[in-house]
Amino acid sequence: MRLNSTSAALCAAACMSLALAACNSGTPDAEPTEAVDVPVAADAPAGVSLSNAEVRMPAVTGRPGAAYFSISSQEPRKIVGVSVMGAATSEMHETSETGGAMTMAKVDEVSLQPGELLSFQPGGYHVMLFDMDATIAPGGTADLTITFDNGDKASIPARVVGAGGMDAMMPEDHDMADMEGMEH
Ligand SMILES: [Cu+2]
Repeated sequence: MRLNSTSAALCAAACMSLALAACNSGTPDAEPTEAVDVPVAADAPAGVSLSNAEVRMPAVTGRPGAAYFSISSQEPRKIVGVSVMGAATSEMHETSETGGAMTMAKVDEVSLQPGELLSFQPGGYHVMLFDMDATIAPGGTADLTITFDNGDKASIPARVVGAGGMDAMMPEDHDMADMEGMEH
């Protein structure tokens, strides 16, 4: 019989704070710093921060949904893909205004500069989600995963919301093809 003993080093970090307590016995250490506000359950490489992830249902069943989030990085990175669990395929799009008309086009990569907070949001960069299955439903969450050009991945749960705003008020007999650019 053999035992694997691989847990010897686990307790080292727990003892380090004790050394700091000895030098300030006069007054209590009043440093008010609270816990850092880290996005819940986000899983990202060091220096990458993800927040505000949201998946928006299509106004009409069968149409693409959309995903939005905010991201920052301490070093230059390139986003080459964004996927959402439960959506068969996805594309990154950029909305822009040309000649007074809003158009959108697929983009293969999005650059992220150090310290920049980049938001995928309506009217700018966004992710379009195709063939969403029933696991994506309003009130729930769907895991959103970002892939960088070096193969690193970052994930965060995205809250799923229903279609809102103008989409919800669109008359059913409206020509949907003409309105495609408005959905994102
Ligand atoms: Cu789009």
